[in-house]
Amino acid sequence: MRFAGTADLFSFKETSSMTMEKIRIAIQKSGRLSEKSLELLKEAGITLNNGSRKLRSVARSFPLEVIYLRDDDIPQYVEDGVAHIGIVGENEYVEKGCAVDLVERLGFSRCRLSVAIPKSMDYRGTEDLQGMRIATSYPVILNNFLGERGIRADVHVLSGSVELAPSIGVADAIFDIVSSGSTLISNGLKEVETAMESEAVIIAGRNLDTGIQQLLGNLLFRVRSVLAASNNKYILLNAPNEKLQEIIGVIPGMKSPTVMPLAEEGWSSVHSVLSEKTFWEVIDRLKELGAQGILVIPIEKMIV
Ligand code: PRT
Ligand code: ZN
Repeated sequence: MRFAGTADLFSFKETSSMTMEKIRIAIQKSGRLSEKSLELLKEAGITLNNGSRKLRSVARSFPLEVIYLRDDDIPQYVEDGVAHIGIVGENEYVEKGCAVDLVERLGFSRCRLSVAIPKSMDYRGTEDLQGMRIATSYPVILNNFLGERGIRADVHVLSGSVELAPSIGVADAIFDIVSSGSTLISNGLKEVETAMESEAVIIAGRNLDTGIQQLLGNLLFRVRSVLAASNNKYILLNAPNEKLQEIIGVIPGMKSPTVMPLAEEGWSSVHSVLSEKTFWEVIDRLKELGAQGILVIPIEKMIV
């Protein structure tokens, strides 16, 4: 069933130029990336016509259509031009090594690719992996990791349930995706090396025509506004005037903060934008400086 509907997709590629040009995005049909990918499009103002996911759906408010695929197949379909762009885990993008470009990091579906061994086994360093049988679904990433460190191991490619390999005796170690780490623990394994960190990314084909490149530019502009908004908060506070310069130094804002006098003498109202990353440190510092009435508000969109 893996390539079910492929002929349909290819024939669509032939005929699409006859209609108004649309950018075609490949999204995972069902899995860990699907929901967040659709949510991102929705937040970018792109609503899809048929909610029930079939093979394809067309957007109402933007010249875009979605094709739904297995995540493993997305890089190749984008390289082949069946889809112009796609949303995949960075791990699939690296593993498949297709001739496509990574154009945006999306910050969701974060995970890492790690080597794990039975928890009772001693481990001193990568040299302990020498000669081991390592089971994985990501042989390219694993071989790069081992090759860079001069380690020769026996890489066994499995398509699923990799974490069971040591307990059934088909491998000494595994190399797999880790998120919370609970799958490793429940299989009696411990993480000993991390080869890469991964998140969802947008990939794009390399030979997009000018019209599609323009649509991609518009789409990326919207996506970046959504991402910036979710990474930032709007902050309002009251500052004693004698501490105003120091407070402004802590919250520089997009350009510089808005400062307005309060009705009460000696106080000002300060409005600015705060990054999620440094949020709590900044709030603590503001309190130390005597800021009062601090309000923090989510940002709907942020045009960057
Ligand atoms: O059917 P299709 O081929 O499209 O989907 P899939 O089953 O191959 O992929 P899917 O939906 O499981 O994952 C899609 C992408 O999500 C991956 O390529 C990663 O980029 C990303 N991702 C993020 C993860 C995880 N977190 C994750 N935890 N992918 C898989 N896992 C699995 C992992 O394989 C392991 O079995 O979850 C288990 C570990 O999780 P923890 O939390 O117990 O450590
Ligand atoms: Zn897959």
